[in-house]
Amino acid sequence: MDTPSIPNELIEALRTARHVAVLTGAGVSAESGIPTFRDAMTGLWARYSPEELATPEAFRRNPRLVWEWYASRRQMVTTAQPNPGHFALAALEALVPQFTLITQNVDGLHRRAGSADPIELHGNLMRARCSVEGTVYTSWTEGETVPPLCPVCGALLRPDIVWFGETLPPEALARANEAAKSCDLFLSIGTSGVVEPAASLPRIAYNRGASLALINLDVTTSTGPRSYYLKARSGVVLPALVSAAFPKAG
Ligand code: BV8
Repeated sequence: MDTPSIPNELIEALRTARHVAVLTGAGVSAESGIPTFRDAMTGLWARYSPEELATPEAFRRNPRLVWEWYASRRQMVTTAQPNPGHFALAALEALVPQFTLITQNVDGLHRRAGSADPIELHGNLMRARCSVEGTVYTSWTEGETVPPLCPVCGALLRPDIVWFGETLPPEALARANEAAKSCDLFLSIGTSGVVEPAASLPRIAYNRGASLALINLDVTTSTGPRSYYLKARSGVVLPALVSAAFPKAG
């Protein structure tokens, strides 16, 4: 797929923006070889729908199965590398006066690409937490039991992930809403815009007068008042957009 030419108005909006807010979804990590959320059910997991596995009920019903699903995704992420789309967003942070990166992704690739402070709305695969006390762990002993047990109280550890039916981390959601309300350019990249409340952020920004760009493989490329829909691969169009807006940045 060739990348559509990027509208000059969008390049100008990025070059002159005071506050750029970005929401990313699985499509940004797809170019690092990580299946998008709805494609994630490949192989062993083809039998289950994500919504069946990514819920507290699924964990209560079959903690081992859910833990192993996340362990397999963690393994995939550990061997993946950030791609040019991640690096372009990390570079953009230093080129605009104010920048807020909001991600639905749980793979940690934005931080590995150099983004300073991604707002992780849905948690992070590389963390686990005690299912009773809530204590968060970045390392644990695998092996004896699956899932592993909390070293303090002995309860099951669970992925530090926001499952369907669970509330998002209040502070992260508040920061994301604040950025959507105060930005003058909102870029929504690589997300199907299905999952709430993240899916409302682009609309909040647009309704507050921000310019809005949607970049994914589902939209039909088009330009409207303050809105730019680009059917394009994030790993190609993001570097092109950043270098078009900030040519001296190299
Ligand atoms: C909650 C972690 C409130 C798990 C995930 C209205 C308001 C509030 C809630 C709801 C509501 N309506 C429905 C709900 C319930 C639910 C929901 O939204 N359900 C959906 C299915 C309708 N929401 C919730 O449950 C949320 N909780 O609101 O709590 C509450 C709670 C209790 C009591 C009262 C109120 C919690 C949602 C979080 C769920 N957890 N992730 C895990 O990852 O295992 S969400 C999951 O889907 C992923 O994390 C991901 O973030 C999300 C969306 O997926 P996408 O990132 O968009 O990926 P997808 O595959 O869908 O699309 C990929 C896109 O990329 C496509 O557009 C494609 O074209 C594009 N693409 C592909 N390749 C490329 C590309 N683009 C560019 N370049 C490429 N190369």
